[in-house]
Amino acid sequence: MAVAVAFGATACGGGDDSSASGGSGGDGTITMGFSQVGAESGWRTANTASIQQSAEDAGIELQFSDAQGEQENQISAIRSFIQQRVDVIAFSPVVETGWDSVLLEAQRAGIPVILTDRAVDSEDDSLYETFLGSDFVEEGKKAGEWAVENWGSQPTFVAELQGTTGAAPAIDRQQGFADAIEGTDNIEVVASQSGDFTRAGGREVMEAMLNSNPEINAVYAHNDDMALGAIEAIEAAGKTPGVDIQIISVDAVRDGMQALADGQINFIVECNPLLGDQLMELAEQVVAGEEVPKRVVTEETTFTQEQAVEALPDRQY
Ligand code: GYE
Repeated sequence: MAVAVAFGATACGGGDDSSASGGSGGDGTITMGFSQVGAESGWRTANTASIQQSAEDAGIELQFSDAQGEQENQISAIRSFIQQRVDVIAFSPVVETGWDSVLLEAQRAGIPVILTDRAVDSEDDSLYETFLGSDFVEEGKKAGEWAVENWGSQPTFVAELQGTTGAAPAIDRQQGFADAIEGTDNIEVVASQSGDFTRAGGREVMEAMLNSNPEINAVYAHNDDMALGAIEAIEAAGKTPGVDIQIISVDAVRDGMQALADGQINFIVECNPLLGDQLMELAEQVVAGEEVPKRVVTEETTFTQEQAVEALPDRQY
């Protein structure tokens, strides 16, 4: 994959002349450095659009950097934001671990950091102001509870398509699901592997799993994109997704909801990507030195096939 990331060279109004006014340019405009995970999924695309739109609406100057799924790129982007002395740094950490030193650099430079979407596993929570995003364990639990109710009465051999290895939503969605199905005799996760939150990853992993575990009759995918990839693999294997092999996924992006309405997916747990407005509001408060809650949890629901048919026409993403 070609990696061409231009850190620090993104829009900064009149350019970086290293004058002493920090990122705000002295006119009260807030500059936010934002490091995004990448563009791996429909969820991510909707999240990026939301952040860009909300920054514009709030009059916040956004320095947007796409890490293309690499932690090193995120660390370089954050260092570049520190050098430019932006007013606030926000980022969605691709994986949970390994952030302490760069967060300490930001803290020493006096630049507040907001975590959005994904968490870090740092012991020291003074390294960031707040964490805005979903409760991924809860999402996994909702998926598992539906599985127990709907799959629990017959032998169910589940293929789990995990998200990016080491990412908070992959770790937590696995945990929540495992907790919910614990002690259920009929439901067994027979294969569990990362499809990296992508459609291609979901298809490849599902293909391999169907070959090595022909008894698989259910899928738990950590996001819609991987479920959509799995649908292709299931069809290629001559089986009917949603019928021969039932599918639960997470996100509820438009393509996932369409597959749910069409009967190829059986249940989706929502994960809301529209975090932009809340993020900009928190940024304004943090820059103004106001107290903000350490954790802001996004509200979410779940969808059955019938509910997807109803919700689809008004779905924003
Ligand atoms: O579920 C997945 C995306 O971090 C919540 O990342 C996000 C996850 C989302 O790639 O589709």
